[in-house]
Amino acid sequence: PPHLYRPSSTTTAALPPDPVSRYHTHPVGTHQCCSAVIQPITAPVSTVWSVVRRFDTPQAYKNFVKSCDVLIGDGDVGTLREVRVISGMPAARSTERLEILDEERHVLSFSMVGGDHRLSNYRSVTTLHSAPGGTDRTVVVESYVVDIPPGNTREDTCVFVDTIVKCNLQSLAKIAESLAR
Ligand code: A9S
Repeated sequence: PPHLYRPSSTTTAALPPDPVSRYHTHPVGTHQCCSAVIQPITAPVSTVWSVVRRFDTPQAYKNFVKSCDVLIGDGDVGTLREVRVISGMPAARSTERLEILDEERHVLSFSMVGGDHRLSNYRSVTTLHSAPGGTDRTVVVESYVVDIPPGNTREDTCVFVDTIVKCNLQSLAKIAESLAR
């Protein structure tokens, strides 16, 4: 019976190393959508991470961002930023909270906690992986979960967010590849 099963120390020691994939496992409600974008980059993980880790300067690679001000915090978990977005987008600003910044595992996660946009309960996780074929290759995985805005379909919401995330990661690739040259 299960109540008699207690993993011994050898059992837990036998567990596989913490798979970073658990960071991309999101609880998704019936009124939410979830997706992921994968971006290969020909640059070392350290180079890509040096750009991704700067929660205070998303404009370093996010082309929709016009400016960013840190409202609270020192760049660690809990830091709040106010992102101002270029004109022509369906929103002008977003208040965002740093949820995870793991310098060893190269994991960054943030959530949207305010703003005039319609992406309620948005949370994304970005992880960097060294790719086979040499130390100068990285694969970036960014997944997100977000509420489907009233009046929108799940499909449209994913297409909208996927488009932005793909743009962000393609821009990240260009910047990291130019830094690595
Ligand atoms: O910035 C990100 O990593 C991801 C997204 C989806 C950002 C979206 C955005 O900044 C706009 C580009 C302005 C689109 C916000 C917060 C709302 C939008 O409507």
